[in-house]
Amino acid sequence: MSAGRGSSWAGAEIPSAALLVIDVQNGFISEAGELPVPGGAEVIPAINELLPHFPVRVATQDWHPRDHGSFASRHPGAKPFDRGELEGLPQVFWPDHCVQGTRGAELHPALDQSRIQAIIRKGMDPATDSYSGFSDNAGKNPTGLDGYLKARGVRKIYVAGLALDYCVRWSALDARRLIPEMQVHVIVDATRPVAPSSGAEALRDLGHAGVQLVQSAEVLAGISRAGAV
Ligand code: VGL
Ligand code: ZN
Repeated sequence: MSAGRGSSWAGAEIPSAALLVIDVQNGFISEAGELPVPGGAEVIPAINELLPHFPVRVATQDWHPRDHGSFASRHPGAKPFDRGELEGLPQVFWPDHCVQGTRGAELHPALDQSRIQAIIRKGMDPATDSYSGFSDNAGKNPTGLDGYLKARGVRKIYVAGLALDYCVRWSALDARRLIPEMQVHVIVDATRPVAPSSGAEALRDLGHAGVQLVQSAEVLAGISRAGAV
């Protein structure tokens, strides 16, 4: 193998850390949002402060077709937040949100997008919801995020963004499941739940799965001590 090609891959041997910024989109933020997450805007300053310290910085974007099957509007008689089934899987029926190409689907303007290296879109298949940044809920549409992280030598993932009880939760759990050697953290003060009870359940579930629950101040203090994440 030529030296050039060998050395271009050697970079991936240097262990690095990724910040995974989940669904910081207009549709989940503010009173005017489509599926507003209480306090959702409050995660943005913490995420912006953390971003420059991470070598690998990926955002996800919920990106639904107009007729997505998770929308209550597609199920006669269903109201937003009712529970039902979608193609045999339990499903919360959501208000229409994050429709492809609309303002609701855009990343929030206060997020420092200049720092984001890759954006993973998910939720395009109308027949299944997609909470995790790695795959839809039915496991039919992998996004390739695990390969992206492996190729870049990522050994530690820090997950932040919205919402703790859905997309943050399933992204962190999938990271643990798909890449067993990965250390996975959720930055608790840089995320917010749709509802307090499912938020508390998510934290328990994450703890049981071996995901480390940390605060952004701890992460920043660790960086200033060690000079890196
Ligand atoms: C989300 C519900 C529906 C999330 C996305 O980003 O947590 N929640 N779609
Ligand atoms: Zn969605």
